[in-house]
Amino acid sequence: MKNLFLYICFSLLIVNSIQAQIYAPQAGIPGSDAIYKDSLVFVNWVSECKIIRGYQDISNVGLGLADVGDSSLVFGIALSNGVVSLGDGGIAICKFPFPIKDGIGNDFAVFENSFDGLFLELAFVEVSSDGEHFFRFPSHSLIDTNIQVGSFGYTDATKINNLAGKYQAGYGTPFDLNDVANNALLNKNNITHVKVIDCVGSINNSYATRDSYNNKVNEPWPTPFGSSGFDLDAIGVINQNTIIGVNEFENLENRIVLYPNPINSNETLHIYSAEKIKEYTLFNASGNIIENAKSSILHLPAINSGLYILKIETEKGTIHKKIIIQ
Ligand SMILES: [Ca+2]
Ligand SMILES: [Ca+2]
Ligand SMILES: [Ca+2]
Repeated sequence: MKNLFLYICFSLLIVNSIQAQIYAPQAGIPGSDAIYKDSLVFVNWVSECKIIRGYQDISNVGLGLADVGDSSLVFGIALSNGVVSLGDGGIAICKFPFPIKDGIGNDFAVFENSFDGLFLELAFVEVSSDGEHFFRFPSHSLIDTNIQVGSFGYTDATKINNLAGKYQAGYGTPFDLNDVANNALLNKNNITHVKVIDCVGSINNSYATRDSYNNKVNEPWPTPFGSSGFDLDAIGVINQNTIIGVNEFENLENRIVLYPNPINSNETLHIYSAEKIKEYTLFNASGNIIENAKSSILHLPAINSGLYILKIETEKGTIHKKIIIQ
């Protein structure tokens, strides 16, 4: 009987520990996925930013909007120039030198200015590949919603997932585009915009903002001062698609082979391609069109020897290749 009792207790313990889901802890604690600003994983930083300020206190709009910092303080590496305060529900829309892509693992990280990793102001994060349609990371807050986290209240990072602001200043909260649901209007390999939206930390139904599980995100509130709300410092890019752009082009170059080349006039040139060929156009060195067809086989006419350019259009893009006619 005693064994049975212990077994039941143990089982309940396991069930409870599964239910009490734990996310990555604060920077410096084993298991944290916080990324320090100087990490070599960062290849770029914000280059354009638009701020739409929220109120210092959404329940007392007479206080006006948050007003600390400005959009330029989001540019560049974290801890280099200060922060911009978003206010209750305030928004930052950021662009980068090159689009972000969904590479292996985390693709970018958002930096806030929490001074101790305990006073955490949080924000939802959304991405867009056209600047018009934004898609939110599925966020999760397990912070108790029975008691309001006060203006300077503490929050445990292990209760938060996919909300920016989990980590102390200088440490980015990482985001993996793979977590965002697929959508026809979102190209995860061409993320041009990242939107950061302050969570209104109130547990009052009139103001509360909710995670993807419909939990209120309870975080420090109200914060009725100029530096109200999420303080955006920087966004570091981990996977950007300059490399993709170049690689895709190079890959396309490599995936199309002309044979034979050099070639004699009146011979047949074959265009071997991994991509479906839509059309080719043969130009002479002066840029005049010699031949044009929707085919991957080119019967060369009797033309002078010399350098020619073959423009090949595929479903993955267009390239130009040189042909030597002997
Ligand atoms: Ca990824
Ligand atoms: Ca907030
Ligand atoms: Ca900054």
